Amino acid sequence: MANRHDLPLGFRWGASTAAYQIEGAVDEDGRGRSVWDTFCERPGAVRDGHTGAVACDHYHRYPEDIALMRDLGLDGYRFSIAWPRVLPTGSGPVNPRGLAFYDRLVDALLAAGITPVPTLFHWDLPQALEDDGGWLNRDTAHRFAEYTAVVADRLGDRVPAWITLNEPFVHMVYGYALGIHAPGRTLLLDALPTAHHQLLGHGLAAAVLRERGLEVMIANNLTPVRPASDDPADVEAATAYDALHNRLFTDPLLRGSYPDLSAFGVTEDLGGAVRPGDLKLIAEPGLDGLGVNYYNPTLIAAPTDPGLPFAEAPIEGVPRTAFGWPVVPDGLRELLVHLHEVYGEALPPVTITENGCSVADEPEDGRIHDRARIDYLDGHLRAVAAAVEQGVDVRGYFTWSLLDNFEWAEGYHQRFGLVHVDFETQARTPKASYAWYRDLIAAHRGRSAA
Ligand code: PNW
Repeated sequence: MANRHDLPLGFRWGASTAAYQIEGAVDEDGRGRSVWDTFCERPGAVRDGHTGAVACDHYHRYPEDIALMRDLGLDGYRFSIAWPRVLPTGSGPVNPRGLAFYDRLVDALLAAGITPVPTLFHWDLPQALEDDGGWLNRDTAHRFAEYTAVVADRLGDRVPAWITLNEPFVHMVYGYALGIHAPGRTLLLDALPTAHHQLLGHGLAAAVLRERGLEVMIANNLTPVRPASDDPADVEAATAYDALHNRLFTDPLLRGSYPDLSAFGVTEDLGGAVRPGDLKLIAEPGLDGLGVNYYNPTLIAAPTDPGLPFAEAPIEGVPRTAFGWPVVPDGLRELLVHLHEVYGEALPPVTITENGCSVADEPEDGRIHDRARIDYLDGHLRAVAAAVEQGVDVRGYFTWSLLDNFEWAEGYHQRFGLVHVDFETQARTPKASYAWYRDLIAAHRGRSAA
């Protein structure tokens, strides 16, 4: 396997976060409510009733967090903009104090020599829009494009590249199909229009960004899908799952069409959501980069439940993270090479926009020895280098996450950070993985300069 130092010259090193997971300050400076504020109030929705009301208090502590990023040597920082801070009811009047926060954040990043990489939607929809149907309502796509214009007009002079959506698949499945995330709806396959409306929102927002000369990316959580055996029933199930998880969110962008979802009993117009011209609106603006969030591969077997054309099978014989997710670094190489094979010339340069793991790493003598995270990151970076060696154009790697943070339905129980956060005192303590990543970045830069 390739050495991680074989990554190309100019390869960009980063870390990622998301607004609701770190900012806190949910009632400050005129921020409106988001679906996550509402969801966290629902009994039993989030472990131990945790909420993002304070989180890492990044809204106030961002200068300290940027100092940590600067010392880490990051080229880029991926964060998300909270739509309800900018437009408290999702559309209509702009909240200048909300927008001013991101203005300060961007300036402070630039002063530290770090490129800001904002995500426009990381799941915190304004509650007022959810009250009108959220992503089930086609109008939300138009509201998203208007919001994009407001933010791009303010920050576009300093921010070159933008990510529209984070993981539309997880948002559809967890948020609207299974009710594990906000808005907590349990529509099963009737959630499919939310895939189309998010993608339409992406396309409309991409056009807005393009008109302003800005670059456009999307961050999809993709997974290599492996059949549990070479039994044709398992292979068929794996194909069906791949269409739902991966191709539903990449084919329309890179090929201008939806994959065949007939195994799910779903028509080509996704239950009537797709109107003539929509696929053109989604594909035409094009993508300057594909963001890939990778955590683990998926093993799929023939269905056991008559309602679905697949069953997920456990991946055995590999380590697991504190979250219980299987650790399979080579799955990232497999995924990248597969994308390159399937989409060929249509695949834009790839950036890994998330990759990381939860480690139960409580401080010991004031230090956090998160060996498991170092092994995880090291293995996955070697997998990226191997994919590059096999011809995939990968431009950067953003680890999830800079800080321990509010891990959605798990509350503060899963710690993904390079930096430990004590949620009582808000003390930040860089972990062993932070020093490791800093040294790796410095070494790569030294080689690039040599
Ligand atoms: C991503 N899954 O979410 C999100 O983009 C982050 O906000 C989140 O903190 C991070 O990964 C870690 O979970 C995911 O179950 C949530 O497959 C669930 C899954 C994948 C990604």
